[in-house]
Amino acid sequence: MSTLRLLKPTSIRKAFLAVFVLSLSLTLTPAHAGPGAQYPVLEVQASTGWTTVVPMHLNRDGFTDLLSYNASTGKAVYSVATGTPGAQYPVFEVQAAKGWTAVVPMHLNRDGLTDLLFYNANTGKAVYSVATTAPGVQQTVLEVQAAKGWTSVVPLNINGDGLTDLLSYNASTGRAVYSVATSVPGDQQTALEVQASTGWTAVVPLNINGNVLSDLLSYNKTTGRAVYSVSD
Ligand SMILES: [Ca+2]
Ligand SMILES: [Ca+2]
Ligand SMILES: [Ca+2]
Repeated sequence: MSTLRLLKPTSIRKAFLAVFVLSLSLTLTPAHAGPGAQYPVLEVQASTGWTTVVPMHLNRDGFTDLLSYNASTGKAVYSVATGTPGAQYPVFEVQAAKGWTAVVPMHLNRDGLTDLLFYNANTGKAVYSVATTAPGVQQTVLEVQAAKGWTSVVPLNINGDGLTDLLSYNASTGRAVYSVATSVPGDQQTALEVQASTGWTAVVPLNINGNVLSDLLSYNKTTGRAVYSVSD
């Protein structure tokens, strides 16, 4: 209805707004919708310095929310998606610990709200926290002294039980440990240890073959080597 009103401008300013709204809606229409076709819907000047930006579900509306974290300052901002594609607004800001080298979105329970693992590769400290019903508010459920030096901590679905499992990988040594979630939130049990290739700088969970188990893309930024592997 507001768009119709804008189409009957009573001033130059309203006429300009009508044109702007019309062009915006045209911009939002994709030329085609084939696989890989992406088109920008929003560009914003955000804060500088976020070292980790984590996709989360802070509520159950189906739109992905975000956590932005600065490892140097410890600042963390949780923001929720609005109905406008790309538009997020902050709901919670907290002064967190500094130095987390990995912030991993997980499901430590089955409530549909994303929980978190914070890991510091220099100290080995790991903190698991679960989402409360207040968006962005997380409660620590487990702190553990883990191994140091994991360069990738990857959320996986190894067994299909709805609780997030983990792959911890050290790019220097090639050591890789798969662990599965137990029913105690945050508790993980080692399921497999393997000596993998060294040098993977990115290990990315994917769904390649359509089953519920996580597949992987491993990428070495120095050599450009990329390996896709599937779980079945
Ligand atoms: Ca959401
Ligand atoms: Ca949860
Ligand atoms: Ca699991």
